[in-house]
Amino acid sequence: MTGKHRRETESMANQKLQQWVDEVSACTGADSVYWCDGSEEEIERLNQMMVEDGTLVRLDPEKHPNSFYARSDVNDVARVEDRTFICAATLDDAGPTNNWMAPDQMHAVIDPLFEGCMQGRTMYVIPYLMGPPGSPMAKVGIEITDSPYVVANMRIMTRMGQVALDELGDEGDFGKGLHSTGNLDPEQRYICHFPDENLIMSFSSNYGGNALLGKKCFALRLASVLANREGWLAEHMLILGLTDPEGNKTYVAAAFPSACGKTNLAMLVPPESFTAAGWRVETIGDDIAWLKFGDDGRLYAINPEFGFFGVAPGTSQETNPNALASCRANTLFTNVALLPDNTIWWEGLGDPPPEATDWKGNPWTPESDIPAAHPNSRFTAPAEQCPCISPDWESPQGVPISAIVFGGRRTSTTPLVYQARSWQHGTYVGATMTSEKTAAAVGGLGELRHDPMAMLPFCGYHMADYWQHWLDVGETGGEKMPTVFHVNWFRRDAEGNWLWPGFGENMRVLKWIVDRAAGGGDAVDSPIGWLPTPEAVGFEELGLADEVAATLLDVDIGEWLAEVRERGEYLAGFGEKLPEAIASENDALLQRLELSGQDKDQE
Ligand code: SAT
Ligand code: MN
Repeated sequence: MTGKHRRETESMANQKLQQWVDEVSACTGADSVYWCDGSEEEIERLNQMMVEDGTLVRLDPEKHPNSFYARSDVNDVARVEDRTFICAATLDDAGPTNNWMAPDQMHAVIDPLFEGCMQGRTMYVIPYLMGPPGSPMAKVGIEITDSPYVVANMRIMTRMGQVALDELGDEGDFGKGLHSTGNLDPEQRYICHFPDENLIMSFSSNYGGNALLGKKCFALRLASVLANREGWLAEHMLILGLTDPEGNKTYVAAAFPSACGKTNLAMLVPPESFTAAGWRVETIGDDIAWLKFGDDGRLYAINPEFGFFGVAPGTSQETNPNALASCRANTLFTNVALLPDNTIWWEGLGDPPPEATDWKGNPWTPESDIPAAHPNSRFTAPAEQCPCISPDWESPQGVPISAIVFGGRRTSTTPLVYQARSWQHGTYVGATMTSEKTAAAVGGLGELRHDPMAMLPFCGYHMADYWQHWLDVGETGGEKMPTVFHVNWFRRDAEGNWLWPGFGENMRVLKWIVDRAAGGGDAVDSPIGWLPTPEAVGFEELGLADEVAATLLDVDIGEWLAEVRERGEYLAGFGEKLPEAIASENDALLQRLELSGQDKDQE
């Protein structure tokens, strides 16, 4: 982009914003400052510029209108948790699950990296709004970046430009996000959060969660700190709406770690028998939920985002036709495979093409024994293009949540679904979640780790304080709190085969969840919580073999005893801050398991 934008000379009405932009431009030495207005004309110009300099490839305009393809640096393909810092005032504020450095110390490391880093580059100022315009829950952020690729992504993922400046007004406050591509050196990569300054500083990565600062950095890490102060929740959750044959609507929020199927669940296509009976599923969001109490005392959720940053591999007409339709046009694809006719492909999207260029830019054929698309390759697509987007998805007051679902990737132990006994027990269930690591973060693929509420990489303060906050919110909401569940779509048999078909069939589990949240649905008690009867989750209709059905709902006392002992050690690691209620839930579970084990011995 050449030339200076009018706002550099015409001063900005919001003085705090103008001052910050002036400071950053002086520090970074940017050639010019460009204020993004979010218009069509602007993004067309930027995209064309990136096509000309080789950053983007324009895809076939018939098959993928107004869509583009990008490849990242090979070392910049996922979030970098070991280089992500919460620079709270004290180590104790950040807690044991975050990397911490004192704010002064971190500034001493990262500020010099920004000095002069935009020389020869344009500095883009991106005003963006998280949440529907006019929503009391919406928040304004400003991201400053030297990457037009980041601008293009932010324009899809957030409501960008004048809409945000209008919400900000002359006096309003905003989350600050400063980003530079730097030289993409992994050794200089830092993703830093300064909660007391409402500031994010991100250097040397252009990858989604590291660089689109409205998303994980602002809407989760900084927002979770605010939510703790102000009595609401900022969560790593999809939001979906279910309509039953009588027309009753129920909204569900569900937390899963990255790349565990949130987008697929949010856009689920119910089995034929459900659709015929009149069931409908609608999407409100696929990644982040902000939840606040409404005037009626219930929890209401908004999706603060405007687009989907979905995992491409595995997405197909069979697994998620709604995601595929969402990313047909006006979409930015990163690190998938490029075909000679300027279309794209990834593993799982139908038959492999005879030839392609892989995500690293190398020639690829089906004989190559490496994936053509990176396992964490992504599509950035406008949410409004989703065929099953809910008419309520931009509702300023949000949607009332009846059920909260936790889930992870567990090969064994955890049954298909169970219901917590209470909010407190549900908080414990979320706090002790574990899941196998995925390609969304660098390192340790497949390793089982604790990921409380799927927030391990995203909670901006002490995890035990966060659990206490959940308990406090539950006290406030009382009887009106959502019912809590845990699901596991990923259980396998001894040979490693998946036991549950997943995808659309997850509707059967959702229906049970909706029934239970409304006080119905058949269930049996177990030491870990309420389990569905096999009929209540449609095992018969699915024709599952008896052993498979039994394993899916099995609670193996020996495995669970081991699980609870390990959880006890994990929880003890949080020391004095561990809420008593969480410790006592673990003890109570241990006791119930021991009793149940004795009963079995006596049978
Ligand atoms: O962190 S991202 O938002 O880029 C994707 C994820 O890991 O959830
Ligand atoms: Mn996510």
